[in-house]
Amino acid sequence: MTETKPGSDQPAFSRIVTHDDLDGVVCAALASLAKGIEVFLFTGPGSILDTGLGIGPHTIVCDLPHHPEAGLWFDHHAGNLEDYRLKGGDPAAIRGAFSPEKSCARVVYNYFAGSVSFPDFLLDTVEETDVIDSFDYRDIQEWQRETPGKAIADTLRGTFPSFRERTAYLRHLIRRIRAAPLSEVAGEPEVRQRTAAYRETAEKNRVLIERIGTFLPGDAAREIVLLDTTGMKHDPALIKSLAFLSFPEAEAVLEVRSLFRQKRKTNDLGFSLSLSPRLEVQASSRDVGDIMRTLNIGDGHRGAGAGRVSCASKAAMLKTKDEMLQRILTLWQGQSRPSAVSGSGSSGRGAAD
Ligand SMILES: [Mn+2]
Repeated sequence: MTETKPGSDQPAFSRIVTHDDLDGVVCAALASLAKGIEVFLFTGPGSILDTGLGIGPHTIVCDLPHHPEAGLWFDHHAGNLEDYRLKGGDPAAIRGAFSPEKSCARVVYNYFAGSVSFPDFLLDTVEETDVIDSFDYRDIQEWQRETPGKAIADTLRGTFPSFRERTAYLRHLIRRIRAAPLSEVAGEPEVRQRTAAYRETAEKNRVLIERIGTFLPGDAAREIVLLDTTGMKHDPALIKSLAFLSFPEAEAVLEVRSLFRQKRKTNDLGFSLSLSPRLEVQASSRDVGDIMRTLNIGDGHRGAGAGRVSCASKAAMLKTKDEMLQRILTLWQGQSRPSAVSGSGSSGRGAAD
């Protein structure tokens, strides 16, 4: 969409702040190869303004919302560009690049490809990152098929004993992804063990989802699996996409959960909605991100979106929850029916992360 060319008049870069998912890691691998950087910090979209990240003119920010101080910004989330515009940002003046690609890794790759000769295997890495980050699967079978990129992405969905350990692992992955094809990285003992641990958690999740999965009374066609975990004492950290294994006919999954702060449950609510991999998203008129924006509680892509609402009390939370679920269903039903897939076609879609 817009970009500035890498040039010699740019400042030296010494730090990369990136999203703490596979796409963010691949972005950091590419940008660090291009600019010779060894300092990596990780965060999520909600924490980009944390001063602890030390974002300044020598920082490259990847796969995250715009930061006014950053030296270079790379991103592919339409909502983040919109946000940048609303804050008075000029898309033509972006230092770095924004383009609505399937992954931010693709944006970074394209930006540097003309001036840096990346090892050949990194193009395959970017291709697999495209699929994973945009949830680009034709059907549930394709989504479930094991690939090296998915095995690595799964390790990041698992739990870590501490933030520090997770960060150390993310840094390790960046260095490995720079140096070897994903298949080699996925075969490393530490990665294999983390993949296996995640998959065990996933199996427990599947059982829980089967127990709590339900549909709103107004959803007679059973289109949206509802997972309401607000009654739980602890954050179950649900992998909600697993709902489609138990409810293969559903078109979307909607999770409503209580938000936790320092492991303490609050009255604030988190909503997230994702389309089933069996929907042909590009061909359908579904737009989950639009639902979140219309409700003014969050953002997302066509295939997945999330939002949050603060509530002053438990009673207010319960009331807000019912109202919001109903409004989501109404907006969903107002979007005309998507075409269910029978086999072929692309289904580009973005996860909310
Ligand atoms: Mn991304």
